[in-house]
Amino acid sequence: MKLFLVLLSFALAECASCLAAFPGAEGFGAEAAGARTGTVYVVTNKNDTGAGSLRDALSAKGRTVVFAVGGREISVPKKPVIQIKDRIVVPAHTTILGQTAPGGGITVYGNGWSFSNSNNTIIRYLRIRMGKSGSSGKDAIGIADGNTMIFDHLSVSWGRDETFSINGSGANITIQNSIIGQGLETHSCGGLIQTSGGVSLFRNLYIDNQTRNPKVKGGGGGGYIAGGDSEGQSYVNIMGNYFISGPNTSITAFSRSNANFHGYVSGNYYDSDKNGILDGSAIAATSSNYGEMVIMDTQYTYPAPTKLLTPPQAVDLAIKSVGASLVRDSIDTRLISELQSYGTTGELITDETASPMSGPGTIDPGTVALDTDGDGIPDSVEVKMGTDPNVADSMNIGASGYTNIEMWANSLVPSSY
Ligand SMILES: *[C@@H]1O[C@H](CO)[C@@H](O)[C@H](O)[C@H]1NC(C)=O
Ligand SMILES: *[C@@H]1O[C@H](CO)[C@@H](O)[C@H](O)[C@H]1NC(C)=O
Ligand SMILES: *[C@@H]1O[C@H](CO)[C@@H](O)[C@H](O)[C@H]1NC(C)=O
Ligand SMILES: *[C@@H]1O[C@H](CO)[C@@H](O)[C@H](O)[C@H]1NC(C)=O
Ligand SMILES: *[C@@H]1O[C@H](CO)[C@@H](O)[C@H](O)[C@H]1NC(C)=O
Ligand SMILES: CC(=O)N[C@H]1CO[C@H](CO)[C@@H](O)[C@@H]1O
Repeated sequence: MKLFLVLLSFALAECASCLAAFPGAEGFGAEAAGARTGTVYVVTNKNDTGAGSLRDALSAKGRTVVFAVGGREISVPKKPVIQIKDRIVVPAHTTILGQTAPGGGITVYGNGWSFSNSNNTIIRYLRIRMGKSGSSGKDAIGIADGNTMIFDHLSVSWGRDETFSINGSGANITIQNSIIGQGLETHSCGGLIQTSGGVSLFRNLYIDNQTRNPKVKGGGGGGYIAGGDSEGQSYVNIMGNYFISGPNTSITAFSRSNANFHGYVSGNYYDSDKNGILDGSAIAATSSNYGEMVIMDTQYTYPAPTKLLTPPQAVDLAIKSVGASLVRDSIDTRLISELQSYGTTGELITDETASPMSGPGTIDPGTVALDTDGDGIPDSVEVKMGTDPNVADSMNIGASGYTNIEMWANSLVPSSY
């Protein structure tokens, strides 16, 4: 197990008067508008393809995707989740609001997702679990180009190549409050971040990956490198991270960094003694831990989080709320208990269907609420919001600047940390 609550960003951007993707959206991708001026699509079944499926929802751009289905298909007990065969490709201007699903929420299992060119996309509260039958050499989430995307409260696991990678001309992207874990052996990688644009990684838990937690290099990229070399120049803030060694961890917090890598480092903690107690201490800027990287005196002026947590606060937050945490599934529950073992449990896996993971688990389907006009907002909620349960008005934009359906989705989850 290796834990990184990474706070690192690169390139320059500032949003003066724009609307946040949702309350609590931060960093380079904070301004993603998603499908705010588009249409709504209600996912009504867990089929891989066909009308009402997630894949069908994502077959055109400009859609806000909500879920009137969740958990385990009662009539098909062997299908506990949305099981996909081919990779899912997300079009531009998409908003996916996983927190709208009833019961235990949505797990998508069987292959990975591409967000290449998904400009202006927002995705929240979803479990994306690739698995060994997914496309060989592919990531659980991969982005090869495109800009302005925000990934919030995702649980991403079981990548065959990397688990969550961004490369090419990817720019203005935020990954926040997410779990990136259990990259499958033999590669077992958190992710490669190698872009020419800006990326913010705020309050994420990297766990049970052999390496690349993350590996950042090239272009304007930078950050922790756990293997490989850096080709281009990288300019990075690395602040407030907690690195916790797992039972089998043999490397140090930073590795193979070189002089192409420029880091402003501050307040990073390291607990390498695997003694079951969270008792790490600050890594001095002069520490050999940082290797050959060029230590900068001043912080880069990248979009910063509203509040910079201390490393112990970040661990606390990870325990309480990273990942698709509205309802935690058995996989995330296990990963969080490994985190809380502070160095005594954790493992690399090669096959998610084998013990101890035994597949994606089962999820409570919950009860689908009545939605007379089919606009994605349940009648009972519409009555409270003062909208019309008999008229499809969920995409109307209110005084706040958000659509009615965004306001409902935003109200279901905490807006700050
Ligand atoms: C990134 O965001 C900044 C600030 O909004 C903007 O100036 C820049 O053009 C964006 N870059 C890309 C590639 O979208
Ligand atoms: C979903 O798949 C089931 C079989 O698994 C099928 O009976 C049903 O018709 C499908 N639904 C749609 C809308 O295609
Ligand atoms: C996404 O933005 C890039 C510029 O960063 C542009 O080249 C590309 O055409 C855009 N793609 C879509 C699907 O809008
Ligand atoms: C980005 O990664 C994809 C998938 O691994 C690869 O096909 C592509 O060549 C890469 N692009 C760059 C610019 O490295
Ligand atoms: C790592 O340590 C754990 C103890 O939690 C052990 O069960 C596991 O098999 C070890 N090996 C690997 C490769 O993860
Ligand atoms: C870089 C790193 O610490 N990787 C670790 C990922 O987790 C596994 C399982 O705990 C360890 O074996 C790796 O050393």
